[in-house]
Amino acid sequence: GSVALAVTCLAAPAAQAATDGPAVTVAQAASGHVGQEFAGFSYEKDRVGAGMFDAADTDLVRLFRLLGPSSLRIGGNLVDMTPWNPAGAGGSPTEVAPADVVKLAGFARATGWKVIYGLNLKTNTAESAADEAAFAARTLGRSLEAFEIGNEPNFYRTEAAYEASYESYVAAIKAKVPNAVFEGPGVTNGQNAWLAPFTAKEKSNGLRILSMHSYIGDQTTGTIPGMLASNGKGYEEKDETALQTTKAADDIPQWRMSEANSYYHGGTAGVSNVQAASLWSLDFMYGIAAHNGDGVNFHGGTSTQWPLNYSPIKYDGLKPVGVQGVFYGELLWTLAGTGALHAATVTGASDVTAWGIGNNVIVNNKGTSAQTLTVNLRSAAVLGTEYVLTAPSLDSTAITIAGSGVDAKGSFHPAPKLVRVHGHTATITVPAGSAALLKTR
Ligand code: BDP
Repeated sequence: GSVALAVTCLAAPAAQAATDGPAVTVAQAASGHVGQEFAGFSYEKDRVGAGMFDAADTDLVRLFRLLGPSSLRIGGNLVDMTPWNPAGAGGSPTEVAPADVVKLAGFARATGWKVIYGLNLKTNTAESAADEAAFAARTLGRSLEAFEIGNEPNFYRTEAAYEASYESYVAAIKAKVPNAVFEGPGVTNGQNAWLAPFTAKEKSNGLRILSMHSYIGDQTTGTIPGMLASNGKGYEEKDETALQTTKAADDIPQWRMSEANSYYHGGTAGVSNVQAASLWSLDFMYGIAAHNGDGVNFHGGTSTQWPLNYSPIKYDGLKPVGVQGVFYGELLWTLAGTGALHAATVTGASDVTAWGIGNNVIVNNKGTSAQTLTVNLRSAAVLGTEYVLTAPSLDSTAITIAGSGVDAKGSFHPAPKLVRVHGHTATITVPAGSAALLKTR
């Protein structure tokens, strides 16, 4: 009678609110895992000799700590051009000397970041690489995550030839560092055919992190619509699938995109360094996590080869002068915390992607209109906070998260909005060309 009617009347509006208008529904099942070292950096090897990584540079230490502890990969084209000089004094970008590695180790300790340490393969000998590796292992200690041998060997070796030289380097290194572990093969340009043969042989030889590199295309082809239409995918969706398959088949602990960014040859100014790149980097990281990947090292810093427009941190010489699009994407991702990754479906809104990390949700609105969305959470919560990553336009560098930019000294003072959460649902508004993180408790 009247009791049943009253219940129906109360229930109807609530049920309607969850299905009317745009909605994000987070899946119950987990489809990946986000760990602490997911959003990392990649730098050119000569930056070690130049002294870029210095614990006395408290601004750079703070900038790293905002995202960390995470994974710093040292490599790039310059790894294969920068010799190890055990007798060098240090402080020269044309070589790496013991004092430079000591400085890098101090920086790693000050930031809590782990180092993937690249060794020259192209213009080196196994003996010299092993000597450098032994010094790096002693000096970095627990800050050493893995060694990498050569950069993008698909440009100068066949798989079989790389395998042969890789094995001679590994044998020489293991003679001096018996418990050494490795990351590789770090091939690019969609060369995922290397993964299966390489892994089959190297899984019992200390291979800990299976890796590839990823860029969308050359910097002369970079556009904001092109970058966003890639949905975070360059060559890598088939690469991600191959990395996922090989990691599982051969039981390798991790796979990473150990070097990646939007457009190679340094990125496109006005595309790779702006708000659109923040949104691109978020979708890119989701794609990796959704294929059971363990992270990405976004390339940046400076290079003697070409300006690195895509760099997360912007430099004047060795000095950080600010942060750019990809840094903000990595920061929002990091603010979501660690935990199980959950896919989400988006209904009633186009150009919007979303996913859950733990019981937090990221909504990435690459479209031209603001969206007010009902978020259907995985688990009930009582309180929500919303961090909006936004800018005046997609091509703007005036990026903020929860009202705060990150300055050159690494200060960041976000003021997230409080969001009402009713059990499994919350409502958030994401401006056009912006992303939001809903954190729940
Ligand atoms: C990668 C290289 C790196 C370059 C980057 C680029 O490893 O050293 O800076 O491309 O072209 O292939 O931007």
